[in-house]
Amino acid sequence: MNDSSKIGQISAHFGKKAVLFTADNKKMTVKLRANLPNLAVGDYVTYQLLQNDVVISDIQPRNSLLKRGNKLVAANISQMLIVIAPEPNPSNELIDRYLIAAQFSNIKPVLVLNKSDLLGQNNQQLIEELLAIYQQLQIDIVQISTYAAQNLQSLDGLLSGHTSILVGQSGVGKTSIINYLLPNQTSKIGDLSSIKQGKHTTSSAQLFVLDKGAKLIDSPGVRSFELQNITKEQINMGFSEIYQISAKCKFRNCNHINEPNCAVKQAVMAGIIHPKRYQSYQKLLVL
Ligand SMILES: Nc1nc2c(ncn2[C@@H]2O[C@H](COP(=O)(O)OP(=O)(O)OP(=O)(O)O)[C@@H](O)[C@H]2O)c(=O)[nH]1
Ligand SMILES: [Mg+2]
Ligand SMILES: [Zn+2]
Repeated sequence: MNDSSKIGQISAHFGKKAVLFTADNKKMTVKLRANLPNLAVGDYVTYQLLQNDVVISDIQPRNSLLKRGNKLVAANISQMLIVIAPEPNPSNELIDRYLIAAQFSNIKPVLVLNKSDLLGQNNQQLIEELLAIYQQLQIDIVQISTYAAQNLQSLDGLLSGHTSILVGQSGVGKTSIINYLLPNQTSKIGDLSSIKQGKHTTSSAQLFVLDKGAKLIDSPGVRSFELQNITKEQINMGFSEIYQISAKCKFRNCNHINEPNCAVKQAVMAGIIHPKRYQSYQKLLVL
């Protein structure tokens, strides 16, 4: 680093350009050097003025890195807001995968139920059962609605002091949460979204700076979340309630499928381990 270089944080990047926040939170468009390693939103970088262009010269070491498959999603995040909604229908497998990714990236997970205005006779029980699984696992849960402006003030305390990322299926309301928190920047959000079947859908991640030291990253919706190079041990750690009980299986190398005296299968039958958690555990193991 020479005297003229400064540190900024990547808000968004596309092709050979990036938008960064300077140390005093001003936005600036910069060029990327061709030989720069892959950037992630949230990266701290050094930049300098070179022949009338502002150029990023280096990426600072990362505190955390969230990847999806081999793609970098975001760096230097401390909290993951896994957003679900009554519609689209939530997937517990997707939640379980995010929980594992958060665990091995040292990111605190929080489950956010948005669109709680849509809870009614037809879906209330299903959603409550789903939330109960994660409540039992001591995951923090918040229920909000950006439409009914329900409980949105609870987000302030949740976000304060953290760099958080909004993740989840397309259409759960991640960008709507950003729009609520930053109503004046709504038009800029449109820059990174495209219209699909009449809906705005976010096409790349973007970091926003809120007040009170909070930063929030919007990310594109997903159908699935691939965990790359995940080990059996990491999966076991991600399903700690299953792992703990597996110590009581007859065989040390029990796969908890059809072995005799399998404590895990017995616990599933007895309702101690939720069958949905057991299913997503088995699905991850065969990958
Ligand atoms: N009923 C209801 N609808 C909501 C709420 N919040 C957002 N929506 C609607 O849900 C739809 C999707 O919202 P978005 O914020 O674009 O969802 P997203 O998660 O950012 O979707 P992607 O960018 O595709 O990942 C929009 O039509 C919103 O108006 C809510 O609290 N209640
Ligand atoms: Mg969006
Ligand atoms: Zn077993």
